[in-house]
Amino acid sequence: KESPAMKFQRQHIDSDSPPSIDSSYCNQMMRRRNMTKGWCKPVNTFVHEPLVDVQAVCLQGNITCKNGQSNCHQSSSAMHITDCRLTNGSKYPNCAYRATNKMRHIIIACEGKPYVPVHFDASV
Ligand code: CPA
Repeated sequence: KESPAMKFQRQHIDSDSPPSIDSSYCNQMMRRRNMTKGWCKPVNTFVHEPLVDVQAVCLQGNITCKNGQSNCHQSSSAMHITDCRLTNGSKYPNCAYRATNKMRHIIIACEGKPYVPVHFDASV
């Protein structure tokens, strides 16, 4: 079975793509990473940095998550990300996304032993 840490990697890590991406990227990647099965996931962020650099964020600035839990961490450096957002007229099963490339500090939730990323909270 897929662990929360593996799920985070499937949904949020794309180290090998270049930071700059066209609009077809989100349509392809949201489908390829199984986020358009049963529904269209409305918002999802991909991080274009080495996995170890994202895992290291679990040791960086500790902040409160959107849900009130205290296990969120903000990256000390800005990272290359692609923000994928469902377009207004998009209707399941035809999930259509808008892609935006950004350089942002990421905020992720970490859990477990080892303490690893399990949720993407926001970018700032
Ligand atoms: P995911 O990372 O799979 O916010 C809802 C989803 O939208 C979330 O999915 C991330 C995504 N998103 C994004 N980029 C944004 C805004 C949103 O990619 N800019 O979440 C995984 C699971 O984590 C969910 O089942 C809920 C859970 N969760 C929420 N807060 C948590 C916390 N503090 N610790 C552990 N798990 C938490």
